Amino acid sequence: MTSDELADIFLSGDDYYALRKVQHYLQTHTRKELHQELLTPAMYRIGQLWQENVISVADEHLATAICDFVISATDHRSQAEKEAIGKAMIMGFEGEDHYLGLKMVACVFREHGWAVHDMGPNLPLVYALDAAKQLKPDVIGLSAALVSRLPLVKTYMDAFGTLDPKPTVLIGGRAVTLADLSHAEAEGAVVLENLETLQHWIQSRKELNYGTSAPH
Ligand code: B12
Repeated sequence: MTSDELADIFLSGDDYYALRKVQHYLQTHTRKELHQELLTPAMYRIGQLWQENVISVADEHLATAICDFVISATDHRSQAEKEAIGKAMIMGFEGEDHYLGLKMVACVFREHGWAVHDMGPNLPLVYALDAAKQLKPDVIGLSAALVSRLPLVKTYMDAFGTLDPKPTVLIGGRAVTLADLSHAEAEGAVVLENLETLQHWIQSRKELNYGTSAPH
């Protein structure tokens, strides 16, 4: 199945058929491949059709809802999260409504044995900071689809820099592929373009903490 075909299935409104097709794909692919190679390009295709006025806002909402359903229905959770090897708090910047990427990021962390607190999109900094003070996450993951959210990076970085212990801040999302974030990297943020690089980052951190032969 191609991502264009999946986009068409989303637009047909047949959520059950979409799920069956995705479950079939998962018999021979990983969940990360599903998210990165199939669902993401399918949603980018929806965005393109929307931009070209080939589909309506209602069509785009329907496709988004079915994509959201498919991600949740194929997600994997386990009790192991309670004894997780790390804690990630993830969120979208204030004013950022796109959140399917965040759900995928949450899945990658969970698959690597992390506990995840997914705060969803559009989280004002004051609440993010309060939550981080309580949760004391090892990692804070920020997502931006809109380039217009990126001027907030410095404010968020400065605020999270006051936390003790200081979490690693990861920044990802469509916007980071379109703009230069070297200033954020200079301040210690880790800018990651996709789920593949996130997976590598999680893996290298694990090796750093436990050595390659550790049981985790
Ligand atoms: C669905 C959608 C919406 C939905 C979102 C609902 C939801 N549940 O998320 C709604 C209707 C709310 C919406 C609103 C708008 N949208 Co919109 N939307 C989309 C669409 C079609 C799909 C988004 C999506 O889910 N993509 C799939 C996800 C999985 O991709 P992703 O976010 O890039 O995430 C991947 C990676 O980036 C990465 N990642 C993401 N976050 C992170 C974080 C970390 C830490 C890491 C490591 C990785 C990572 O992981 C994912 C896996 O591959 C896109 C098209 C597109 N190209 O994305 C347009 C798009 C992003 N939207 C666009 C626009 C213009 C808007 C609006 C301004 C429209 C309007 N006039 O109101 C508003 C803005 C709302 C806001 N304030 O945020 C434009 C942006 C153009 C631009 N100039 O930047 C796009 C590109 C459409 C287009 N072609 O024009 N949108």
